[in-house]
Amino acid sequence: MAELEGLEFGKSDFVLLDEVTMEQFMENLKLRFEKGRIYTYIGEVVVSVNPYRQMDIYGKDNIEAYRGRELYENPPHLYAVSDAAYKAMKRRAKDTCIVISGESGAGKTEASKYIMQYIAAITNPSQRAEVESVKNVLLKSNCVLEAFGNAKTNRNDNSSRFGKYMDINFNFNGDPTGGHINNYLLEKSRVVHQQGGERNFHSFYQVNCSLHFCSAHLFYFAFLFDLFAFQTSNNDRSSHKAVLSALEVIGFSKEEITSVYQILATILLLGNMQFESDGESVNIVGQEVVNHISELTATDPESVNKSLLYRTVATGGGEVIEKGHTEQDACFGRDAFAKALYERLFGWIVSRINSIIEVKDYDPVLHGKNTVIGVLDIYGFEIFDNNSFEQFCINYCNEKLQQLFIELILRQEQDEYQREGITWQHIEYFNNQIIVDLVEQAHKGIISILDEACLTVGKVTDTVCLDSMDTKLAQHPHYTSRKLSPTDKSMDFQKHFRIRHYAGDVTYSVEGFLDKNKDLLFQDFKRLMYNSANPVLKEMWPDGHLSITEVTKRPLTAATLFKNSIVALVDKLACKEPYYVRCIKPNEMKSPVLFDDARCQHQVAYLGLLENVRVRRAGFAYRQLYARFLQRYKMTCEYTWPNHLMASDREAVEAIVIQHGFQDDVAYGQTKLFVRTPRSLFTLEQERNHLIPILVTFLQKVWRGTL
Ligand code: AD9
Ligand code: MG
Repeated sequence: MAELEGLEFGKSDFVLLDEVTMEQFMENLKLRFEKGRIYTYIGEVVVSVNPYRQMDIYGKDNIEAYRGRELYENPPHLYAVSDAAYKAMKRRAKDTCIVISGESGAGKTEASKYIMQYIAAITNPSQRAEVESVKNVLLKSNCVLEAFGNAKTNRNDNSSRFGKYMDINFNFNGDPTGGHINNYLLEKSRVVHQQGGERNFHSFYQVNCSLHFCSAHLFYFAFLFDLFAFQTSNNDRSSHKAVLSALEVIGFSKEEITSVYQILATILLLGNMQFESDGESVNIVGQEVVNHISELTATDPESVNKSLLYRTVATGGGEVIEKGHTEQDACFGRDAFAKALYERLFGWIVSRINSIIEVKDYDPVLHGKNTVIGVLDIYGFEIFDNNSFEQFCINYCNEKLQQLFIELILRQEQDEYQREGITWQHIEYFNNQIIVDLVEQAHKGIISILDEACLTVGKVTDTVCLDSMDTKLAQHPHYTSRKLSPTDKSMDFQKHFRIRHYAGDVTYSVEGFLDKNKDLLFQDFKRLMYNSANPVLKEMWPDGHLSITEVTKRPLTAATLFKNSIVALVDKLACKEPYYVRCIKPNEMKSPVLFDDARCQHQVAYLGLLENVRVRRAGFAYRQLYARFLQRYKMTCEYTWPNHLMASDREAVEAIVIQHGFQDDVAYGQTKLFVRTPRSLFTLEQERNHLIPILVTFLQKVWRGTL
């Protein structure tokens, strides 16, 4: 509990609210935002409100102020939790993680960067070169991943379109020795299509700077169709310089960097490719585009042509034939190819960075335990006007993380009470496991139903799949559709289903679900890339060596792959000591002065922050080591000021508690005092505030000899 700020800034910890009501919570949150206090605690959880302006709280002085200090010694800050995570890791050899959540534009990515900067600033005091280099790569990787994984959306000019989990490894000295990045579900559909007002990934606007390629025609790239979005090109130029330099610092070779931009250019050219049909066969309009692509990808033009117009298939009898595409198939194949090229490029960049920063030659016997701090910056809950497969996956991921939050926060509390020998009463709150099951349960869950539809031979449409979900999930309290609730006119019979998520109801359009889940890419494209004379490109397509008869007929679907990766992520997080940053977006206008009450309240509700405060207070709102408690409040009791003569600090603390009459409100643990309601503490705080000026005047008089 942070105690250092005056009450004019509101309560710096929500557990100190007089009553845990939404009104009081919101009043405090708003007051603090208006006073420029963007961080507030709930115990050790940081609630952060995006200030939408540069704050003067991240400088060197601030870093020094938080370094090595306890949470309550300074006003709430990301640096304080970063330090807490770092201390737990260093002093107790605990693996820790910092989970940052919140909706799009709430400030997660910015927070993750401040956390990393803080950790980088407080480590390696002796400036060892190899540690500096690891830190540098870790910091620079952000710039590269943002260029390739972020885009302007209608909600955030720099929206992360992928989930990121970064482990930082530390040696026994507490210095970073390496790291590992996991990326989750890049929104690759953005490569071929963006909604009005949105842009493609930032990287595409930088191609031109790198390859001096078709500059006059840049406006005509179909994949960058939003002209308005393109106008920020000056920014793109300077970002491009930063990305190039970051790539070099990280250790990408010149050939690799050129290949990256060649791939981006290839994707843009694919976007401009058109097909025409003469009734018998389908052809590509204009040979130049094919030649250009073959040049950029180091493949021969004939193969490029063929892979775009034909598909190799194995017949039932084991015969291999080439089947010409229809115009529609050709367009589908081209788009799938463009998306896959980008996805593989992104994956390759991440694995290249990983290969550079992975911890090498670490011998635990020789070097001690290698500990880890993980930082998770993953897409928040999304509700759009039109919610598709991507939102379904993202929202499922948020259900999983909420589940983990519930488990860990409860578990942590329970552990502490147990450790300190204190009995504790269980508190009830909404457990979202039922929604997690709705999505992921074997055989009965939505992912299973989707997969079944994708694997069924023959033409199963999205609508047929919706029928199947309706039949199987009719009884589920968190699932509905128009067929199940015919009076609900907000959904379409053929298209929509609705999930009652912990964060609110989301109506999904099932259109495109099956295609996105199948995520089909013809083997011909994989082979084309595998046969490239450019080793960098070839490396990205190792599965291209398979012939059509060797290709597995039932690859895992996109939803199942995603589910597996999220389950693995949750397992990873669950065995670490968690720290949480819960980000709130104050308004939709990116305004530094507007606090939209309704929007904020909605976020507070679905992030479960009130429940969090209640859990924290249901047990004991406040806990503190005896010595520290004494240090802070000894002035309020005649038996402890200036020093106590009792047998232990614990007894001295008892004396303070009894003097202030809240002995029924506390429990004595092994090492800490636990206070049930914050009110007791207010009395102490008030008395302390009252005494400090008197003491200061008294001491000044003593010093001046005027007493
Ligand atoms: V998304 O889910 O990736 O779309 P984020 O990551 O939650 O989203 P982001 O960190 O990108 O949001 O923040 C959005 C914008 O808010 C930034 O580009 C900044 O302009 C602004 N922001 C966020 N946090 C801060 C801050 N601590 N100080 C100043 C901030 N500006
Ligand atoms: Mg982000």
